[in-house]
Amino acid sequence: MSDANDDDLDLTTLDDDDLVQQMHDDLYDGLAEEIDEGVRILLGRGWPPDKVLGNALVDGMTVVGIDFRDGILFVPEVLMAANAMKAGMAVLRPLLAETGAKPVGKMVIGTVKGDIHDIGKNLVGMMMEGAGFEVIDIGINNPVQNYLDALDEHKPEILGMSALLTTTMPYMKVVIETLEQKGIRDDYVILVGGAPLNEEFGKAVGADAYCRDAATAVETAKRLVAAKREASAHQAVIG
Ligand code: B1M
Repeated sequence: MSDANDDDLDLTTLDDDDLVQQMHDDLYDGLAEEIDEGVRILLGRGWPPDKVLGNALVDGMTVVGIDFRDGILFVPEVLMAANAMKAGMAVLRPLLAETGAKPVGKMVIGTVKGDIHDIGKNLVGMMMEGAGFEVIDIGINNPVQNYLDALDEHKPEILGMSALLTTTMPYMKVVIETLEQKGIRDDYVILVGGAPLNEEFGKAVGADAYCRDAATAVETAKRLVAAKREASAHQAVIG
C-alpha cells in the first residue's frame, strides 16, 4: 500500500482526514512506530481517545480483516498489522481507562483454548476499564482450569470469553458446563464475544449475553451487573 516516498512523510503536515487515511495504510503495512506517532498527533489535536480508536485503528483493521479473508494478505502481514494496532492501543489504554470513575464491577476476561486472537478481547478490556470496571485479563489460549483459577482468585461479577475461530468457539460451552457442574455458574454474569459468534450461539452455550462489540459489552455488563445486584439485595430482604 505504501510507496517509497512514505519514508519521508511528515505525519504532522497532514490534515485530520489525510492523517487517518495514512494511518489506515500504515496499519496495513504494519508500521508500529508510525501508528504510535499518528495516535499521539490526533490526541494532540484534541481528538477524544475513543474516536482515535474507532476511526483510525478499528476502521483500519477492518480493511486488514477483509483483505486477509480475501487472500490478499497472509498471516505474517496480519501479525505485523496486529502489532501496529497494539502500539496504538498502548498509547490509548491509560486514556480510555482514565475516563472511568470509581470501579463499578470486576471482570475476568480471556480468549478460549486453541485461540490466539486477542485484539478484540483487549479492546473489550480497555473499554471496560474506561467505563470504570476492574479488568483481569488472563490472555489467550485458556483451558477451563485457567478460568476457574482466575474466578477463584479474583472473585469478579463478570466472566468474559472471546473466540475468533469457528473451531474454538464451542469451547465456551465446555467452560460454562464446568461451572454448572461445580454449582457456581450463577455466581457470574457470563458474556461472550468474537466475530463468528451471534446471539443464538450465546444462548446455546448458556451465556447471559452475546456482545457484538466492545461498546455493547460495556452496556451489557453494566445492565446485567446492576440487575444481579438488585436481585441479590431483594433476596437478602425477603429471605
Ligand atoms: Co486470524 N482468523 N487466524 N489471525 N484473524 C480470522 C478470525 C478469520 C475470520 C480471517 C478470515 O479468514 N477471514 C479466520 C477465522 C475463520 C473461521 O474460523 N471461520 C482466521 C483464521 C482462519 C486464522 C488462522 C487459522 C490462520 C492460519 O493460521 N491459517 C490462525 C489461527 C491461530 C489460532 O488462533 N490458533 C489465525 C491467526 C491470526 C493472526 C495471529 C495472524 C492474527 C491475530 C493477532 C492477534 O489477535 N494478536 C489474526 C487476525 C488479526 C485476524 C483478523 C484479520 C482480525 C481479527 C481482529 O483482530 N479483528 C480476523 C478477520 C476478521 O475478523 N475480520 C481473523 C479486530 C477486532 C477489533 O475485532 O476480534 O471481532 P474482533 O473483536 C470485536 C468483537 O468481535 C467483540 O468486540 C471486539 C471489539 O469491538 N468481541 C468481544 C471480541 N471478543 C469479545 C469478548 C467479549 C465481548 C465482545 O467478552 C465479553
